[in-house]
Amino acid sequence: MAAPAENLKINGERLWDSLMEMAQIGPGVAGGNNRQTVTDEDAEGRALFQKWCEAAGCSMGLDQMGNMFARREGSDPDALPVYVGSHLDTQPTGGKYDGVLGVLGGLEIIRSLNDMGIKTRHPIVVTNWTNEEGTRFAPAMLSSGVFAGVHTQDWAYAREDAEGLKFGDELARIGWRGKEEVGARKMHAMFELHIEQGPILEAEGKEIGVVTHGQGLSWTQVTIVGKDSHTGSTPMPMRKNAGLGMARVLEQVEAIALSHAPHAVGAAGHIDVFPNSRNVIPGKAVFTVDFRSPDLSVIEDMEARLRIEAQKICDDMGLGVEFEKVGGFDPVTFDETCVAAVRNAAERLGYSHMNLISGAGHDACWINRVAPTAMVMCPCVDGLSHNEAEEISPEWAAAGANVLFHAVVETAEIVE
Ligand code: HGY
Ligand code: MN
Ligand code: MN
Repeated sequence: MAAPAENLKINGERLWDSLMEMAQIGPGVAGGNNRQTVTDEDAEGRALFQKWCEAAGCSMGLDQMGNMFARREGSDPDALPVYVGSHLDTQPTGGKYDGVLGVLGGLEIIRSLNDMGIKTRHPIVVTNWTNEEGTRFAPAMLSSGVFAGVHTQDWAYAREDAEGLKFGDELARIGWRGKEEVGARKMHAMFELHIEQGPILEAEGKEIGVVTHGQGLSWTQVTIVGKDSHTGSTPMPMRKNAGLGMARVLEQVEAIALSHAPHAVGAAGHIDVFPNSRNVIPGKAVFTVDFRSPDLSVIEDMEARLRIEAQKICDDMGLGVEFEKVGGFDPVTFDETCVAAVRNAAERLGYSHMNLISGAGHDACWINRVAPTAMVMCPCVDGLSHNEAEEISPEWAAAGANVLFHAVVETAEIVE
């Protein structure tokens, strides 16, 4: 397949302006974003994305999970499209680039092809996957998971947020629940551009991460039950302190992950204690343990040890404990041909690059099950993400988008 000439580049300024304009929607309190999935802010961001795609001549598709598809026609309407995208939803204290760079980087490919008057044989489809973050409705990558056949749509629709609202109802409420069957679309290939969300590329002085693998993820929700009682008048030996039980379990989470150093990680980001009153000993603690590793056997070992250690701690303290697996996926090996297209593009364009295992989960990790898939990563400052201070440079954004452009266009085959 003819590769684009190395002088073919995207318009970095236009990409950066679009990133900054999208960042105005669902602003955070410290310069980042709070555009959580299927909120009114999400709806506003979707509308802006759709406006831009239509202005670029794309026809729009929307499936029953709210996944958005902006299609640029190819010369061969029967050729399976090359998909490129990521997600527009953010963490509650998210950054401006996590997910958004991949969606708007895909749009920039369309805009640049239009500017250059370039036609490809395969159509190109830019995608916004609903609820990648899994913060309001667990699990992460919910809609790409339904698309890949990992979750049923009914199960996804029934997922509840902290207020007891259901995902399917909220998607309908914001007006973005489409009619198209989820997963009916077939893909020639899928590429995702994403910030690294870790420190490796910046520390190594590399502009591009050629993502060969993605580490696996396990989310176990733990519920510990003790007894609400007065923090002042309850003698220490009589207490059934679920909060203390949780603290001891979280110490074990740290020890279990460190026992598989340096590649395994573990923490709990979601923590609730009840009734969460200053002078009541917590009668209940609910938290989600997030374990990750590139090695499936390590993930399975960490999951098993969590249950054993937590059960022992709670038995010793007279507390009840329950476990529920609320998310997870096995380590991912991306498609060699697509990965090579990314690596060749970085070389052709003269960007410093290195192979990388993705520390975070991405929609590409699920789509890799139904289509040849690969990812492009760019550095982020201090490796910081899932924090409003998340930052990248315009140069890093342009480098990532240029590599994405070349990988996608080479795979979609230039015809004129
Ligand atoms: O959890 C993840 O890895 C992704 O950022 N949702
Ligand atoms: Mn992301
Ligand atoms: Mn994220």
